[in-house]
Amino acid sequence: MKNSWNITFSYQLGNEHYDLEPLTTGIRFAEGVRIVVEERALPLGKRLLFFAEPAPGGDGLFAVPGKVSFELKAGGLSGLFLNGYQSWTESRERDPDDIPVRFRSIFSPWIRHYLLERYGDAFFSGSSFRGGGYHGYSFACLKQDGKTTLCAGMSEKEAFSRIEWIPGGKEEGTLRFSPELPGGSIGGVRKLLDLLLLTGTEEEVFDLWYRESGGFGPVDPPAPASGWTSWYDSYEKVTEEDVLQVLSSYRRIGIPADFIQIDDGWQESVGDWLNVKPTFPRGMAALAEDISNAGYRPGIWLAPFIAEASSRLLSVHPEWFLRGEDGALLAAGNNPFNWSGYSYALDIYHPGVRDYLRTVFSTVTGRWGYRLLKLDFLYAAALSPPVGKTRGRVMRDAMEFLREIAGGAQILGCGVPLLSAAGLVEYCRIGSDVALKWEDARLRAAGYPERVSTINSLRSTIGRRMTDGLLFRNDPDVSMLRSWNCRMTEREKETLFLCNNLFGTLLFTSDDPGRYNENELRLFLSAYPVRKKEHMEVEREGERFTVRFSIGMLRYIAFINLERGHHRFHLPEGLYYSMKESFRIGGDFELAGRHSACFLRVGEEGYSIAGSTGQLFPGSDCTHFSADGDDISLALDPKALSDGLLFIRVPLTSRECRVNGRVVEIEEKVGIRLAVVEKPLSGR
Ligand code: 9PG
Repeated sequence: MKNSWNITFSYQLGNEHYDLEPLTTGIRFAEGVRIVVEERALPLGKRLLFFAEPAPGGDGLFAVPGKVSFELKAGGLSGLFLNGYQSWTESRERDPDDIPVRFRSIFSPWIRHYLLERYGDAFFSGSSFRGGGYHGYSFACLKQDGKTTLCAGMSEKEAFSRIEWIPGGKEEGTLRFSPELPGGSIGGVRKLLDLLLLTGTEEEVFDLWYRESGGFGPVDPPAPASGWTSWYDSYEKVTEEDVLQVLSSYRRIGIPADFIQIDDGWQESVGDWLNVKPTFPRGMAALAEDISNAGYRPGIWLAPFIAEASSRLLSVHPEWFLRGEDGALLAAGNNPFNWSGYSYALDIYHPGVRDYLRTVFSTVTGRWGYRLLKLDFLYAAALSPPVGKTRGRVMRDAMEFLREIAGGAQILGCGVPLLSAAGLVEYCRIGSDVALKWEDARLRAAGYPERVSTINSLRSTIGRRMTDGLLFRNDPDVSMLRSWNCRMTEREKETLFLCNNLFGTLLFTSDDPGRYNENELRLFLSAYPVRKKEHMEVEREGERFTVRFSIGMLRYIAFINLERGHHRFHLPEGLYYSMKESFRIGGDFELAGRHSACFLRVGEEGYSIAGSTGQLFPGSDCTHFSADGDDISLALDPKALSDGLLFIRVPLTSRECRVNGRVVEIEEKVGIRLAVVEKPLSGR
């Protein structure tokens, strides 16, 4: 089946409702309106725009409580990805007939009690307790014949596009793309839909989306970074002492991380950002100074658009808060575990709110000296858009305001629709929170797409890998390698660690590395230096993944088994090196359930890096390599922390070689000839 598309439009004139026949490219007149579907050819596909205006001779106005939708009929799909509403919303490639269940009604009393629908789009999209269907926002990918078709909104700053998949048989169905309409009446020409439809490799189509958008905003994605956040071990009980303890471990071990970030728990109440808890007795400025003096950038958590029921902010300024149609405060959630219970959403357009947040931000960044702001629960800003504004517009206004008041500090966005944050934040969470265990059976059974769960987080980490470096830098959430306060198995922790390091570029943990045992510390340090992964190709079968990628000149292949059962994978012919197994030749191998492995592909001929010990991505500690006959010149990254050996493949004819001027003996191993060098290198 070949893909085909059309656009459907409905509108209202006076009391009459009109549904137009499906349209393709061209100009059309209908009762009271003139409409244009414009198709612009692009290298890998097209950009489609839809304009509507009152027809000449009418009364010059028409209302748009109606709907505009682009529909693409597609067949022969091997996979389908829809981007979830906000950071935490599960977003992954699925089989086209695999429809998730959302918010099962038998859990409804519980879901209502904890207001779980408020965190995602179920609150306003009308999908809750009704089967839900498979839907997402802003961009989607179809996999057909080994290629990716990207369908992406080009005006998500103005209005969110809801994307639905309507299955029509085993590998067929319809993708329906419907932007929000602003409401009110239209008096002039109005662009109501603008999207890209591109087919190519994943890398090609996403690059073209970026170029066609002219970038996504003023912030260029910075390089990969790493650090520590207090949340996933201390949670809301974090103290100044906990942070100082970790800081001293980081210093003692010499971990070349970027950030030490204090999460939720330092403030008296969510909303009262200028009132610090007594568990931070010296105040927040002294701690930021300690972190800076140790050579790290201090980070802090804030949820600027909400306040707790118990906050002073709410009791002093109830007029600053959003209210529902009944006049009652609009709750953004109910969290009796970490907070006092209900949290309420602020009105981002209220001048009092804006002044207050300006003061908070200038205190936190200026007086206190924090340089990374983790800004969380941001979705709350768009819970109830004022008349005449779309939800997409409100969310983008909110993010532009945060960028403005953050000054030169970096932003890590969290709990936010991705396209609203694009180009306005340096880093953004692209998945749910990880948990101390792999899955939360009850939340999963309830069908809660934003649930705190390690597997939920991992699915989005893989599913949303393409946004890294385009919209912002992807934060996959933390890795955990510790043996205390964690109920994951070794395999589960290792898989989380590999996936985060492979697909994400903000690499955080909440573990105190000073408490690691020898093996845990070795694995933790193996991720340094943090380097960019490029030319990534991912093949999926069920929840098993084969990932090809490169770091500099080195080529890798990784296998990830997120399923419960073991599975046989295949390494293509050739010689490989992995941290766990050292050298191995291609062929079949088994991976247990929830386990993963990553291999360096050893170069076939001449001189090449053949591996290095203590590196998650073997050989990636080497940043320079060249050979002039048997004279080899090598450089290791100064952020490489593992000692051990580095292996260089040399031709069969080599008897002896020099590495940075020093003579190195050559050994026969696994059927090839290897120069074995000890790290750190002498003569650097
Ligand atoms: C602090 C935490 C951490 C964490 C954030 C966010 O109920 N929920 O669905 C829910 C989801 C995420 C969440 C809290 C509640 O965590 O993602 O990193 O900063 O807030 O409170």
